Amino acid sequence: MKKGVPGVSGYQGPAGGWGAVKAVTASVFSQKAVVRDIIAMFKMNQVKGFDCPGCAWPDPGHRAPMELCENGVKAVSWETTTKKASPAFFSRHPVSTLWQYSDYKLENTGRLTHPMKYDAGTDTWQAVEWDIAFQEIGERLRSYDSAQQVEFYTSGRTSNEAAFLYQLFAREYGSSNFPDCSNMCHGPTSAGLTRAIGLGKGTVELDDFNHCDLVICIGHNPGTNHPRMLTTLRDVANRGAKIISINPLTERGLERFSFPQSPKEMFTGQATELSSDYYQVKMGGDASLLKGIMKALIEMDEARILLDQPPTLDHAFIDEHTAGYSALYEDLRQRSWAELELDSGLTRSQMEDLAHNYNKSRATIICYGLGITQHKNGTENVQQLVNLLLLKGNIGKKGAGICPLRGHSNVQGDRSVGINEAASEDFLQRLEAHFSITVARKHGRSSVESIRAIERGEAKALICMGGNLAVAMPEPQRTFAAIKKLDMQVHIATKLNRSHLLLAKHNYLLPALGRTERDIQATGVQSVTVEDSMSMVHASCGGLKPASRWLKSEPAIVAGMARATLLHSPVNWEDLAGNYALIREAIEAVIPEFHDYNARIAEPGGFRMDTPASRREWRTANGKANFVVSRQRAIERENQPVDALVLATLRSHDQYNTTIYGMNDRYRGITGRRDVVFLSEDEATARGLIQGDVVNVQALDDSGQPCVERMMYGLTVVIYDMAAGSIGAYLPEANVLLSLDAVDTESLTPAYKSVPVILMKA
Ligand SMILES: Nc1nc2c(c(=O)[nH]1)N[C@H]1C(S)=C(S)[C@@H](COP(=O)(O)OP(=O)(O)OC[C@H]3O[C@@H](n4cnc5c(=O)[nH]c(N)nc54)[C@H](O)[C@@H]3O)O[C@H]1N2
Ligand SMILES: Nc1nc2c(c(=O)[nH]1)N[C@H]1C(S)=C(S)[C@@H](COP(=O)(O)OP(=O)(O)OC[C@H]3O[C@@H](n4cnc5c(=O)[nH]c(N)nc54)[C@H](O)[C@@H]3O)O[C@H]1N2
Ligand SMILES: [Mo]
Repeated sequence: MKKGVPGVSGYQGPAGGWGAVKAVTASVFSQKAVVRDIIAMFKMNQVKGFDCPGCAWPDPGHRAPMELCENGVKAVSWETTTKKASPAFFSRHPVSTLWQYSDYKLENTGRLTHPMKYDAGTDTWQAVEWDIAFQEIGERLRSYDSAQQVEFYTSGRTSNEAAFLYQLFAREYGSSNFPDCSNMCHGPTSAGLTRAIGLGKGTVELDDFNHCDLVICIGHNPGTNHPRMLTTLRDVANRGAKIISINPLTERGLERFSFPQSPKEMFTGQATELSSDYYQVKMGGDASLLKGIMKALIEMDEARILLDQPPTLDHAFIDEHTAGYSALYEDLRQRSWAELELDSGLTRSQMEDLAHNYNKSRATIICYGLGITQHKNGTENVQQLVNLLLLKGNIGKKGAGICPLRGHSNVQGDRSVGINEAASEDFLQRLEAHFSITVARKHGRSSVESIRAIERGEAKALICMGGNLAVAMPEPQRTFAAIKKLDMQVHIATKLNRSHLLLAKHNYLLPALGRTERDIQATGVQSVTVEDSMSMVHASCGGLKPASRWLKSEPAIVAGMARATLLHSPVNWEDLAGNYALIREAIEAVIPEFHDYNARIAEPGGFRMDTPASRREWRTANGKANFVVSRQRAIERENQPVDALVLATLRSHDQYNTTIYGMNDRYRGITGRRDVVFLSEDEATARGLIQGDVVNVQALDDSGQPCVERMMYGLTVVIYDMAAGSIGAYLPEANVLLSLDAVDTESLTPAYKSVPVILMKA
């Protein structure tokens, strides 16, 4: 191993600990937001505070005095920064200059302060009056041949109130195109769980973690992406329950944790060991691994029945509650161990150990994330997790169930209130009846379909409620070029990002209040509501002075666009935007699950959305929980050359999706750089590479042919403890290696975690 590779040092400490404390302080200071932040942090995830925009992990019922985490603080200081991207800044910086900025530098210019319109003559963004912006947007929207030429994108920070109003506007206008950030992460969760258990969400609540014997963490990285979950995992480990992790990379947040809010742990240097067993599956090998565990379980079951011992499977549950067991059984019998070992990278005996541990547990929770969903077989992967749980009746009992770790803090809520390109007939009818409007029935477009429609010239305008769609999508070579063909782009945002610089013919950038900020409308101070990963809906009320007095709230911006577009609308947009309690009343009228909405969010902690599968009520077509046989693989390995690797795009510890807070990835031992690829020592040696060597990476297509256009140059090799056959690189930089056509067959979620590639020494 080459010594002294700049910025590559490894990391020996636990997750959390003093490193987290230092990072918190650095983040607050770098954004020059000290006093405001400290006040903000104390209010975060407290009963009367605002919901942390960092992640969707739920708040504990017994709130600690300060429920915050390092990455939550980064998210908050990034929003509450005192830096400003004002009209004066934009007049000095033409778009061609801004395009040269890094993604980090773009957002680090600070908060947007004024509504802006792009001026092609000077190549600059220029301030525009809100009313003029609304009027011009309205006129353009009315000018298109069909409302289906307009795409309405949502990024999951948007509140339930803003999202409901947004889809109401889009539907009354006549569009059913709702590309959404969930199409890039947990699309397979919605599709897979709906078919399997009749509920497109998780079944567990936080209290289940107090009653489980085993937690399996597969394909997610809580130390970075859901740091508050580490406190829960610490409690699980401390009471003697088992945690097993399945991940190609060793991730420190799954191994050890030192709780920054425990003086004892901080001052004695103690840490809690989290996972007792760690299985380094190959990237894209989960379906085979899960089949291996199930095969071992079934073999054990048959052997025990022969010996008159208690069976391993819960046959009573399977008989009463499920369908499809015999097809699953047949498929598992036909799979050879050799095939499962090759695909998963794990041995038969490792899969049997996993099965033994699973069998010993009376109640098991499976937590999963993008390592499961972002593959061509993402939906089937999710269903294999359900299969495994169903075999032992681990859904709908205390301490057991399925726990997807959702992404954005309100991505689940946005879907619950109607951001859906294929909304149910019942929902549409109720919406029409409540507002006396007519809406389209056409199946609309999700994210990948939207970009393809824009590419074909079928879509004319894109409205983005937050996010950084073009940068978040695969294959910028195609995505960026497509966006530039649009007639109009409208971005509702808090900070500048690269999507805003991809210019259509007409461009508007509308600055929104963030979640930490006070939102005052006609009837006074407003709260919004959000739904977390465990279906808890609660209020969020910002308290800080807005970054600029020209900011508008997201609901106010939607209402402004709607009034200027829909000239004869029967909807009273002004009243709704003036009093969010009225929006909640409308949500309740259209979606009965939200009954007594205003009363129930006044309760401390809010309320839980109905999750019928948690009580073994299966809202599936056949009324049963369904075993689903997996037929697909993430990668057809036979088609690939022997030296091909499978690449997953990864998040660093200092980033939030496309938002780059800093250049470090502390838990993976990287400082001050992002131009690296992670590779195991064996794979490096096999290629004559050592740490510090510089390589180029080239994507391969399904038949194993190199793709000329999908290349990345000049990446430094970092030797990392990870599975064979696998390689990691950071998003969004590595999106050039992805293909817009490599998607999960059912949900169209891009295969961000399994791209076949080859390495070449640079
Ligand atoms: N600080 C911070 N918090 C975030 C985000 C952020 O970017 N930064 N993003 C938010 C969003 S939108 C989302 S969706 C979530 C994402 O949260 P996660 O689901 O944790 O997402 P990732 O970090 O992309 O990937 C998770 C893990 O999958 C592993 N992995 C990769 N390929 C495979 C595979 O084939 N099999 C298995 N078993 N594992 C694999 C990787 O090694 C990595 O540890 O986090 C949310 N929270
Ligand atoms: N290669 C690769 N690509 C990926 C992924 C991956 O794992 N690998 N993950 C995918 C996933 S899981 C997701 S969710 C997507 C994320 O896709 P998006 O949700 O589209 O992207 P973000 O980076 O979260 O959006 C950041 C922008 O949101 C705006 N913003 C922040 N807060 C607010 C607010 O309160 N209101 C408004 N209106 N705007 C706000 C800011 O302008 C900021 O620049 O990326 C996907 N892309
Ligand atoms: Mo996400």
